[in-house]
Amino acid sequence: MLFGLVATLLSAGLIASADAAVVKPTTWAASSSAPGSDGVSYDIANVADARQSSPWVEGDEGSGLGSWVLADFGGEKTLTGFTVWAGVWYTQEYWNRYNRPKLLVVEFSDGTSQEVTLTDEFKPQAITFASPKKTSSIKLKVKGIYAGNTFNDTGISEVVFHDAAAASHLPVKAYKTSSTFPADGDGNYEPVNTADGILDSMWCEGNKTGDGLSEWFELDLGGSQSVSKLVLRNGNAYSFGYFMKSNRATSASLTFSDGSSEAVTLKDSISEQTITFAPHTTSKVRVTFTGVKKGSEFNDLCISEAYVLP
Ligand SMILES: [Ca+2]
Ligand SMILES: [Ca+2]
Repeated sequence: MLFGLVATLLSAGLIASADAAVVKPTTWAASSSAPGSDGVSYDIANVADARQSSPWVEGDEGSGLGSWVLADFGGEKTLTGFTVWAGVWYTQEYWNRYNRPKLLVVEFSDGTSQEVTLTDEFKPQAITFASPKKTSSIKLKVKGIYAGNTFNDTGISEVVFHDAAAASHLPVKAYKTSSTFPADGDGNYEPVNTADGILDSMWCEGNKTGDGLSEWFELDLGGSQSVSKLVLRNGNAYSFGYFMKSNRATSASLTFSDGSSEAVTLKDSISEQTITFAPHTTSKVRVTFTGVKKGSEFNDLCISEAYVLP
């Protein structure tokens, strides 16, 4: 049959997929979407809004078997795979309540397809195709589910496609931090969240008494690289409201492998910012926060995205 080829499921996870360039679809479509209520939407647009907490939920009769989402790239691309936030990621409790996709049929524009079996974990899953695939569209059709404990509807919170080109930022091999906020019902606050392109996933410091001053995270590049730019999404970038409620950084000291450092000023802005400094050849970049603007509600410093570039 058509659906014979089974794709390899990558266990490398997010760090590996963040090394590849992102390919954005021009349009999305879905078999159906659940009707919104109380200002909450389950529209297909949610599957590509850079927010893990906003899901698409199908509105078919039944459990969602046979439902699909379709990404159109507006022309042929060579894709290596995708990262999927399967299920409803509003909170972990809601993730348990709704059905999660278990088996996805990945259909390409030439009519061929691959099947992908997802694990049932509250984690982004990086899928790599058996070989790079030329296609102008990808349909993800739900062929199997993990049943939710409350709602018989299936959701997908985010999908990001990758091609074979290297990402413009330098890949990070490992992270270190001064402290990390413990995982809670909304998810985790690990530093790898600063490299997923998702605005409502972030590193937050876990110092119970401080406001983030003197806290740090360190990017290990796995070997010497020339570094002259830091690209940052300050604070909690989920929305302007949450940005204002949480602590943001206003300045930092960047420290390099040879002990040299650069003092940089950070904008108190939810927008992406690029900080340029004199080039340093280094295998590690430690970002230590030397200035903090307090939020109106939560006294923890968070950084939603952080990359270094040559
Ligand atoms: Ca989303
Ligand atoms: Ca993020």
